[in-house]
Amino acid sequence: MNDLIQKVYTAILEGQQKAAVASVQAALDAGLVPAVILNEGMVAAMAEVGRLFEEGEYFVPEMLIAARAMQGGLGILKPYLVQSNFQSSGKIAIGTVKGDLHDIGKNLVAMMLEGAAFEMIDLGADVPPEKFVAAVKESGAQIVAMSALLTTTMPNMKATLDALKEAGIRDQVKVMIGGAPVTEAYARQIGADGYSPDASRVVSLAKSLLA
Ligand code: B1M
Repeated sequence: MNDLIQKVYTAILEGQQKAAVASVQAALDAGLVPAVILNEGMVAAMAEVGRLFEEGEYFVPEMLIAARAMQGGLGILKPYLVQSNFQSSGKIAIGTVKGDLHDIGKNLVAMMLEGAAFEMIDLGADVPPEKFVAAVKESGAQIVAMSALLTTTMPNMKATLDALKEAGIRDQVKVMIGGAPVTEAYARQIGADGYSPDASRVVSLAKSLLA
């Protein structure tokens, strides 16, 4: 691993937010490609945090400070991932489903979509079905994007789809889902219109849903 990427990786793994910000900036200044910094440094570090949590070496506080360091680094990277475009590609309401506080992946997905000129309505994390429904009604969003990181919160994707149906607006929107435990098969099972395994493929998915 490149030394600068290693610094990014270590800062996030150790939850050092200032070092994460500084090392992402140093990597950008050295001309490293943003996607490489993101995937090989930052996302790889979060995967290792998850492994250490599973092994019982990290606990929730360690996960939390690593997440803060990750968010700090993403703040520096965001302008490089999001470029301003003039014509809107469409409107998307995005959120992490009810009961789920994991928002890093959702934020990354929102950034990539913003970078592809979609207008993003970010509802945050722990979003109840009725909030997704209200956002679609108020904003006229054409797509609802849901993220879930916990197997226990995945059913709230189905609950949100049901709420959209009950509100009579299911036919007005496309629904796409994602998150580590989510699969293509699960998306089909609950009647979502699309699934993306990561933030890079989500842009082509959104475009194809609106085509
Ligand atoms: Co939590 N956590 N966590 N956690 N956490 C996981 C998810 C876990 C896998 C760790 C583990 O055991 N290895 C495990 C879930 C097990 C399961 O259900 N299968 C877990 C657990 C158990 C928990 C708690 C229950 C722990 C506890 O309290 N005992 C608790 C639950 C809290 C809650 O939500 N109610 C909890 C808490 C937390 C923190 C708050 C401390 C923190 C989150 C902070 C935050 O997000 N602001 C946290 C973290 C950081 C993690 C890990 C370590 C990292 C997640 C992450 O940010 N990854 C995670 C382990 C892991 O993932 N390996 C873990 C980086 C991110 C870029 O990837 O989110 O997968 P990801 O997003 C990807 C794709 O999934 C996809 O694109 C993204 C970019 O490519 N994607 C989409 C995501 N959303 C999409 C939406 C789309 C499309 C693609 O829409 C179309």
